[in-house]
Amino acid sequence: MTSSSASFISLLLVSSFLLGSHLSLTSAQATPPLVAGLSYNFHATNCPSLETTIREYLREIFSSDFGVAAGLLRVHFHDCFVQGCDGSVLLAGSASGPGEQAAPPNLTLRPRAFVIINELRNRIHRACGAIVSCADITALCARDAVFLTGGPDYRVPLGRRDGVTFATRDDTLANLPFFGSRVPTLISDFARKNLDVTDLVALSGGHSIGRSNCGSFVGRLYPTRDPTLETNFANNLTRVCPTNTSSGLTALDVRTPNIFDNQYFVNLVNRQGLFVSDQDLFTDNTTRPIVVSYANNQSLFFQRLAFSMIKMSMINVTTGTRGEIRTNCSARNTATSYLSTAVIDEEQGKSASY
Ligand code: HEM
Ligand SMILES: *[C@@H]1O[C@H](CO)[C@@H](O)[C@H](O)[C@H]1NC(C)=O
Ligand SMILES: *[C@@H]1O[C@H](CO)[C@@H](O)[C@H](O)[C@H]1NC(C)=O
Ligand SMILES: *[C@@H]1O[C@H](CO)[C@@H](O)[C@H](O)[C@H]1NC(C)=O
Ligand SMILES: *[C@@H]1O[C@H](CO)[C@@H](O)[C@H](O)[C@H]1NC(C)=O
Ligand SMILES: *[C@@H]1O[C@H](CO)[C@@H](O)[C@H](O)[C@H]1NC(C)=O
Ligand SMILES: *[C@@H]1O[C@H](CO)[C@@H](O)[C@H](O)[C@H]1NC(C)=O
Ligand SMILES: CC(=O)N[C@H]1CO[C@H](CO)[C@@H](O)[C@@H]1O
Repeated sequence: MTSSSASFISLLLVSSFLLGSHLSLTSAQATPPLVAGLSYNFHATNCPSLETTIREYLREIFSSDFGVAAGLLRVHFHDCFVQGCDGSVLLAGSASGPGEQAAPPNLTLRPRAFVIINELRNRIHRACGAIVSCADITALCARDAVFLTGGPDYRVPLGRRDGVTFATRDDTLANLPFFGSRVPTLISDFARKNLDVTDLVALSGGHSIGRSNCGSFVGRLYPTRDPTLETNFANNLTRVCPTNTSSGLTALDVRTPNIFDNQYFVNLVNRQGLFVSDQDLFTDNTTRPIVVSYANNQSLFFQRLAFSMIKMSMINVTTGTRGEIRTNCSARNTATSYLSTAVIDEEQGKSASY
């Protein structure tokens, strides 16, 4: 832990020196076609300080709490997979019912990620006026979470607007992939978002940073141990989660938990992937060659990850005159524009496991 935080800090220093060259390197790389309404220079003239504000603020935050980088990356993924990248996951529940945040997967989203997005929105709106959406800020935070922990830099198309409704608990559950799913299911989950097998494997590399609660993998330890698990790794997990109801936390990437690199794929090759949905990428013949190629070549992984992150960031975006620019990422601008989708039973939300 100590040595990886030390290398993380030096990584931050190195990345600030390399910032300029990184940007020019990645701008030459292939990028997916842009969705109508989004562009790379959307805020270039009306809010030129946007990207520097976010990067410098996050650089400072991560130097004392790099875990929140993982939190920010995951919030963007959840936002995009449920009802498109429209900032809906950021909405707090209202009297009419809890929001997407109250669906089971949210229970493990880091609260500090939401606070930071709101703080950034405040700074940006003070500087430029209320013209940048919470959804755009979230997409930029995810990019910087990847870059500032050692991953690739890439440009994010902008111009998203914020949605005025959040998804129901059932919609949230139906759209987010499940940690117990195997590859054929994951492929079809991603296909519904217009993401292909290469995107699935590259984006799963998001598990290069961050942590998980026991609940998401104890099914592989009890009542019988998943034979796919490498023995030392399984023994360690059993120490973190001694029973099927333990509440421990463990890193998603056992080798370099705080550094965004390709070691997640090396883990899979060594049968040290944490979730069934991770390890099956190596077990399954369709995805295995892609896993091996990323384990052997970090540049290749970074190139594909950047491409797939941009693709994911454009899923069903709200653009043009639809939606709004929220002045508080946690609430719609006017309560009257709110169309309640359903009143959700809170108890249900707590008992289901994601
Ligand atoms: C392939 C389907 C996916 C499944 C089944 C999945 C599932 C999960 C689960 C169960 C957790 C841990 C929750 C807990 O604390 O128990 C988690 C954490 C995380 N996921 Fe995923 N995920 C998937 C894809 C992604 C993608 C595409 C990204 C981003 C590119 C991502 C980024 C993260 C991050 C960064 C964390 C750590 C969060 C933190 O430390 O706060 N995941 N994921
Ligand atoms: C976008 O939204 C429409 C309508 O809600 C839905 O039918 C479609 O599947 C969504 N597309 C993606 C890629 O999520
Ligand atoms: C298991 O835990 C030990 C002690 O914390 C650690 O040194 C080792 O790297 C871990 N191995 C795996 C595969 O998790
Ligand atoms: C945990 O294990 C016990 C004993 O095998 C079982 O009765 C119980 O349903 C399990 N609980 C969970 C949450 O899986
Ligand atoms: C992978 O392919 C081989 C032969 O091509 C087959 O024997 C094996 O069952 C396949 N494994 C899986 C998990 O699909
Ligand atoms: C690794 O991937 C990069 C990027 O695609 C490629 O240019 C390079 O040739 C690959 N390296 C090896 C050793 O295959
Ligand atoms: C933003 O909205 C949330 C949720 O309604 C509320 O709790 C919070 O006080 C609001 N923040 C500001 C600064 O108004
Ligand atoms: C981070 C976050 O907003 N978590 C919320 C998830 O849902 C529960 C239950 O509604 C809330 O209590 C949490 O605040």
